[in-house]
Amino acid sequence: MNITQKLISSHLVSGTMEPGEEIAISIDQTLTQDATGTMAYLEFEAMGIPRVKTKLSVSYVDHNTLQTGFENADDHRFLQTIASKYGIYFSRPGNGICHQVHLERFVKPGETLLGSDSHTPNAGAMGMLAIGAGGLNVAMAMAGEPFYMVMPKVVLVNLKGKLSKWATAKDIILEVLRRLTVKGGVGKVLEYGGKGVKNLTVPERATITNMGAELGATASVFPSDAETKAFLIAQRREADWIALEADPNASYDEEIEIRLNRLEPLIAKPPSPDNVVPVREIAGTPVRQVCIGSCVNSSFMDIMLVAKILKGRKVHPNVSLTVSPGSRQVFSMISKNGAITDLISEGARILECACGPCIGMGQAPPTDTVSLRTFNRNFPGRSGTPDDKVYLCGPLVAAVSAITGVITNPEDYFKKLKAQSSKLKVKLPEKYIIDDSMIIPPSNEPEKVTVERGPNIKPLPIRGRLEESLKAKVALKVGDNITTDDIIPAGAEILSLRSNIPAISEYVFSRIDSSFAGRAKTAGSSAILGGINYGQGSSREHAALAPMYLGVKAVLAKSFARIHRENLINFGILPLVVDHDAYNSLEQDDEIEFPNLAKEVKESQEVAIVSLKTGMTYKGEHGLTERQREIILAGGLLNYIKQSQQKK
Ligand code: MIC
Ligand code: SF4
Repeated sequence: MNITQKLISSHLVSGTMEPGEEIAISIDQTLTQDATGTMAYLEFEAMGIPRVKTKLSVSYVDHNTLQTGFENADDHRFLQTIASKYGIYFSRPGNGICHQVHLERFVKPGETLLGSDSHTPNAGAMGMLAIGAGGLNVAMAMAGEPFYMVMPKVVLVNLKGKLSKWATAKDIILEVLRRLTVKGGVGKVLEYGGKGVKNLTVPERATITNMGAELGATASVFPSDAETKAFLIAQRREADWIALEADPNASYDEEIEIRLNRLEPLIAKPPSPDNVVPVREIAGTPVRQVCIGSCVNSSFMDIMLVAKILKGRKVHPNVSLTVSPGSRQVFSMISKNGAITDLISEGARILECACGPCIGMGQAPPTDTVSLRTFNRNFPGRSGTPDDKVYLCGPLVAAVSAITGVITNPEDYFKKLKAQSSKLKVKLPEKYIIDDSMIIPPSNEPEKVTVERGPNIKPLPIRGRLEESLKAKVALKVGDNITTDDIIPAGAEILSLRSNIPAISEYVFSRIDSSFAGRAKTAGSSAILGGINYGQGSSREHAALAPMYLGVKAVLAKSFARIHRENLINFGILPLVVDHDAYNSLEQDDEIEFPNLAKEVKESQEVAIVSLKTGMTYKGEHGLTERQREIILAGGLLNYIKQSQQKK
């Protein structure tokens, strides 16, 4: 068996491990963050279970930390009290980004993790099967229910050799993105193997598994080996180590090979993480902002590399350089060893250890300028500036470019300087500073804990049963690769409404068409027409919940991203795959009809979509499993659970 098969078979609850088949796996750990967590815990609460049933559940606060109004602070208080009551560890704001902290303190080789954040596969760096999902799926896992998914294909990413001096782990994943594109990982797990694996430390591996999310992959996984052990020892968690490797004769569904020594520094140009070119091709492009951090590149080793490069060299006067350490552990270590002084004395601006600019929480770049970020997403407008130009690269390219003020190939820079690049090497620390005092354990007396809620926390809207037949308006027609940031944007203003669906629904598609929410409401029932890979990116279930609240009943698209499709089903919006013909013929504002909706779903037939303008009929493939059909018929997962409980 390969590692993926080992992890799945040791957690298999139902189904057969044939790619494409529905399987269910048991979940050992869950994680949530504040932006998706409030909903997940409201959903968990609605299930009426007194204590979580997982081995470990952690609630992080890292996304909304600006507190420009009372809303975020109220959410934090809600999250802390509900965690205490139901048996969940609470990582306080200021303790760091969920994926970074989880890697440091909780990730366990051989176990499974379900997180309400699309970058949860970060934990795959340590031989864990870690999957991103909607909040409701995570709530179900906390309630002890298995997680249903399609048995993925397993792709071996065969790493050969060692990275050259000028390339970093980020370049490995950018190379994978260049080859496979943002939809190339859908339905797949990327399993890293080959002789080159041992040359990568755990934080480097996490950079790679983190951005498997950008490929649309179900998960990414590395073996648990001597490097994993070294990291766990340094985190004083040696007892959590087990060896986990693929059998020598393991087979894979697909294989790609990467020769690490041939990789050069790469960069993803706007508007998509797969728009990857060698840095040298665009070297010389002026840069106004450089942001270092986010869950993909904020480890101690990343920040130390930046500090070493900056030491003795000033940030260019045209550049605003921000550095967000990934966790309080990283922050403490760079404070203690003086690296933080090097950073600030050369002109870096130190931000809180949180998601920050990655989720549009401040640092919107100036108009018409290039922002260079070590982050994982450059979806248009996500930075907070309309028509932004965000480029994604590794910390080495980012640091060097912050000094020169233009996109710079590190090799050229250091050759010109005749500087010793060997001095740049950062080793894995032998010991990390351990201080878990900002991770609050749950209460031993849950009955005494009162869950505190602010006025911005509104109950969850719920849809009725699926209609027998339905007339709807095509409220919006969009192109390929629509992201959940397009559907429900982030940023300080909108993020604070994550616990208030009626309020946040006003922003659905607001960046694409600000009249959408109003038109959808007027239509009563509506549908969205989309292209390929509809709903890629974030796991935010608000991208399904808020459209549902506005009356969206179906999304007709050429194909869907995995997590968003699950979220649509969870909230009773029917995802239908249509062909090019249907996509080309149907237009925005067309009236359509689903004459036999419930019957066709129930009997697992294609769904007929009739254009009331032309009389033409098109077919919509739902591809739903029996369980998913029941969920859609019930009008969503919460209704379905209630129904099954009543039956019992
Ligand atoms: C993101 O990177 O887009 C987020 C914000 O972390 C999301 C979660 C969210 O929208 O709350 C994700 O990746 O799932
Ligand atoms: Fe936070 Fe950005 Fe990572 Fe999402 S991608 S978890 S917003 S740092």
